Amino acid sequence: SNVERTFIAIKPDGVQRGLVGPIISRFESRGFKLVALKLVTPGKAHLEKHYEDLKSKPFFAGLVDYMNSGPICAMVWEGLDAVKTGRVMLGATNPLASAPGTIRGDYCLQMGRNVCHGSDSVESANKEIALWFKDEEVIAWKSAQDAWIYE
Ligand code: YYY
Ligand code: MG
Repeated sequence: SNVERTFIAIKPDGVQRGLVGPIISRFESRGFKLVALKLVTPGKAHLEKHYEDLKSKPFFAGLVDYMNSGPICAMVWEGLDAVKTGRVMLGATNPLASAPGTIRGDYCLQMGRNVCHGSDSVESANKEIALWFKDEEVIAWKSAQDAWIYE
């Protein structure tokens, strides 16, 4: 296991439904460190780039319209195994298949309104962080809690 950074975004439905606080709270209380955060409406071209691997899929246009339908809370979280653990905390892509206790398993029902994004590999995390944040928007800081979270 390594200390990693992952890109987590609360999608427009999550923002509209008042889930910014609860979702941030899960990452904070798990022990991850917030290193970047902003509310953004980045526009269609940016969202198409974010999901470029899916551009041939039949749901691509609807996915981009949904992501473009309101503000997104974009974040970078840092900590041990942050990428894989972030995905576990999100749950399965289809909320009906997500275990209770996961974000999608607790807060939503449909794939096209699944409230939250998380990077699926360290490589895509690095790409996504670079797409959504300038270098100076990602803050390296020493958390006073580190000694109580890491042995
Ligand atoms: O990484 P994750 O969000 O869990 O799934 P992806 O396969 O990357 O798809 C991105 C996004 O697209 C997913 O969160 C919902 C939507 N989607 C969909 O609407 N219908 C599908 N069959 C697959 C994905
Ligand atoms: Mg994905």
